[in-house]
Parts: sequence; C-alpha cells; structure tokens
Amino acid sequence: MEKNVLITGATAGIGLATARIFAQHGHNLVLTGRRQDRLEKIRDQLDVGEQVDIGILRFDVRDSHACEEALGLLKDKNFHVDILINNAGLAKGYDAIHEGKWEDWNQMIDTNIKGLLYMTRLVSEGMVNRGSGHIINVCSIAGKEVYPKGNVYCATKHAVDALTRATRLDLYEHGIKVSQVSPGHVEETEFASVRFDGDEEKAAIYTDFNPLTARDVADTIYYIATRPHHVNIQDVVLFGAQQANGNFISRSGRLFD
Ligand code: NDP
Ligand code: 8X3
Repeated sequence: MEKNVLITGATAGIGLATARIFAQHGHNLVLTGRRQDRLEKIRDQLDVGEQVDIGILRFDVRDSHACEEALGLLKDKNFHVDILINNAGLAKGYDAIHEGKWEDWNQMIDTNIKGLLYMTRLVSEGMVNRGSGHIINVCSIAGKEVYPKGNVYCATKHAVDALTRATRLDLYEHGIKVSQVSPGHVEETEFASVRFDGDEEKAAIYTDFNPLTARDVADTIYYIATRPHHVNIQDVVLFGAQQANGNFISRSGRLFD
C-alpha cells in the first residue's frame, strides 16, 4: 500500500537515492533540505518519471521554529507522515580534539542530534495519535565505533544510536516502529566534500576502494520500511566489501567497478 514518506536531506546522497526508490514504488513524498533549487529540480525529475505526489519543503533542521512551521504546513494539508526518514546530517572537519573548531562542532551537534530530535518530536506526536508510523534514522558506523579525528561526528552518531533505541522504548507500545541504518563509507554523496569544506583533493577518499553507494543504503532503508506489520528491523550495519569496520579498509584498488 502506498505510504506518505518524509525524507530530511533529500537534496543529495543517501536521501536523494532513497527518494528515488520510494517514488519508483509509488509512495507519496515530502522532500526536505536547505537548497530550494535542488528540491525543485528533484521534484520535477521525479514527477516526470513517476506517478506520485511529491511535495518539497525548504528548511534548516537546526531551526526548531522552521521545523514546526514545515510540519504545520503539512498538517494544514491533512498530510500525515507514515514514514519519517531522519537522514539530514553531516560531518564537518577532520581535526584532532585539541584543534577542533567551535563552528564545526556546533553545526554537527545542531544538525545530527538536535535536528533529528526536533523532527522526531514533531512527527511522532501525530503518529502516536494515529497509533501507527515508522521512524528510520540514518546513523553510521561512527555511531558504533570511534576513529582518529572523528571525535565530535562520532559522538553525534553515538547520540543517534542512543536516540533510536530510546525512541523505540517510548513508541513501540503506540504501534510505531523505530529503526536505523548504520553504514560505513558511502559514495555518490556530498559527505566527504562537505566534511573537507569543498577541498576535492582531501575529499577524494574513495579512489582506492569501493565503498557502498548511496543506492545500496537506500535499498536497505526501503527494505526496512517494507517489512510486514509484525516485523521491525531495529538496525542494519552495512559496509562495502573492502571495509572491515570503522578503521580498517583494504585500499587495494577499486575492485568492483
Ligand atoms: P550528503 O552531503 O550527500 O547529504 C546530506 C543531506 O543532508 C543533504 O541533502 C543536505 O541538504 C542535508 N542537510 C545537511 N544539513 C542540513 C540542515 N541543517 N538542514 C536540512 N538539511 C540538511 O551526505 P550523505 O547522503 O552521505 O548523508 C546523509 C546521512 O548519512 C547523514 O546523516 C550522514 O551522517 C549519514 N552517513 C553518511 C555516510 C557516508 O559515508 N556518506 C556513512 C554513514 C552515514 P542541503 O545541503 O540542501 O540542506
Ligand atoms: C560516515 C562514515 O566512517 O566517515 O558516517 O564516519 S565515516
């Protein structure tokens, strides 16, 4: 049955790939992000290709009032979110703790933790009233392990991991599933470019191995979202075959191109 799906951070990477899969399967979408031009372009592309309703909402998940306003607009239109995909997030900087930058730390904490919390709070209230819903958080291997210079990003994703588990405890008796995906490195995203502030040389971290693609993660999210009513997949940890864990990558070339 078709669902109403809200995806945060749908202008690029994993969020965009996820939007494509849900659209291909006939689900109605609300796509969000900060870049209006991207949102419009993606809506137009998906509208042409797929017969689905696609709404776009431009806002910054760090702004609680903007999140409230966006959800208010959906409420006015009687649009109930069946599936919330909390995907918007980023790593900013790659510094040892004694060299970290306040603004990088604030941006990661405000986006990855507080933004996810605002959206969860606002959407889950309606889900509880209706007695159904599914929240899928995009965590990371950085939510399970730490690596050098990953300090604050890893801390934010550990917080996501804790919030996924804690949210499930609060919502499972209301008929709401709470799940997450926890990928290792993922290409076809802007992740590395954002982390290294657009320095493409530093961001070229996938040249000597095949990481996951955004599509791989999107497939997993779609699988989680489409299990029968009585099944909740709590967490999927996934890597490209050349990555063993958060710290070990076989940089032996792109074997799978
Ligand atoms: P991208 O940079 O390609 O996509 C990030 C998305 O988040 C964009 O659509 C961006 O949209 C949105 N976003 C960022 N900040 C905000 C904000 N303040 N308000 C609203 N939207 C925002 O990266 P990925 O696709 O890789 O990242 C998606 C998620 O996956 C993140 O949570 C990331 O931590 C996680 N992840 C990524 C991995 C990887 O290796 N790539 C591995 C594991 C997890 P816009 O700029 O338009 O606002
Ligand atoms: C992104 C994967 O390993 O760069 O969450 O932290 S990693």
